[in-house]
Amino acid sequence: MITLSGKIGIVFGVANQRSIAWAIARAWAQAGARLAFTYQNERLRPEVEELVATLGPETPLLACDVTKDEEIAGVFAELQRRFGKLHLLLHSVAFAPKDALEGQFLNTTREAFRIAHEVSAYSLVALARAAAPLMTDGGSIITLSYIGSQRVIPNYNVMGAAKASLEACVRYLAYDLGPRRIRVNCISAGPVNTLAARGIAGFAKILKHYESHAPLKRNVQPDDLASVGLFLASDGAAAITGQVIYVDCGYQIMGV
Ligand code: NAD
Ligand code: IMJ
Repeated sequence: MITLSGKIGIVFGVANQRSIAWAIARAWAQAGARLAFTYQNERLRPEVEELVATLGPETPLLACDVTKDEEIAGVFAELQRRFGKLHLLLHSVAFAPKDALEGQFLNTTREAFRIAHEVSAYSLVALARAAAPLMTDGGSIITLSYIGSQRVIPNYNVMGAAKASLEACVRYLAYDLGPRRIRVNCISAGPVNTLAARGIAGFAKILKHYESHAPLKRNVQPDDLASVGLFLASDGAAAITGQVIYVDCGYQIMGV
């Protein structure tokens, strides 16, 4: 059994119970970590509040839109006050304007490009910088990517460019933070039916495609991501940093 006993973590990216962040956070909590959560905006607050309450009354829930420097600063100031240190950070945040996720990538506007990269890639850098001073015993920072960073997936468009940037950010952050024993890794997940996937043109077809083409002949379940998120957070992964680990039922190895 993997233990995270004595570790303190912060989770960015829970919107509802289907969120990948929620699956990983639950595994962290079950393994004994003390967690704090953030929510993007007041619209999402009630649902996240309900989920977080199931982990106990002492679980901090803080507002954090990752495009707002003052909200990021506020979160880490509160963590400093409440816990004095931090070991784990989960970044499970992505956004591009809906219009940019259909039609040709060629038509991506400057504004959609900026927003996608700011929310989905730069935010990891901002959060890592704010978290590092609290990670005085070392730490584990984990983010989520998708194979659209490396291969063309129709409609993924500017998110593919943003995820490629995110994966490069993981490597550069791993280099900068390695001497402080802070590890930075990325889980590249196969498609999962979450809020971020719903309404995507052709999503059902993509799930079917994975089921027939992935070596394991099934789709990824949230628990598959949770167990890898738990391992990467644990001391068992002490020598793993800067990596992109595919949790996709083997899909990524295929040529056709
Ligand atoms: P989700 O919608 O549950 O999570 C996305 C989260 O991003 C939400 O909680 C949302 O509030 C947050 N977010 C967006 N803009 C934000 C902002 N400005 N400030 C703070 N938070 C913001 O969907 P999910 O599928 O769980 O997505 C989590 C991560 O997993 C994303 O990085 C996504 O790219 C990645 N991913 C998803 C899939 C999939 O098929 N669902 C596959 C691979 C990778
Ligand atoms: C997203 C778009 C296009 C194709 C897609 C996806 N495929 C998958 C996703 C095949 C699996 C989901 N994914 C991996 C994401 O990273 C999604 C990010 C995302 C989703 C939305 C939808 C709502 C919106 N903006 C978004 N921004 C980012 O307005």
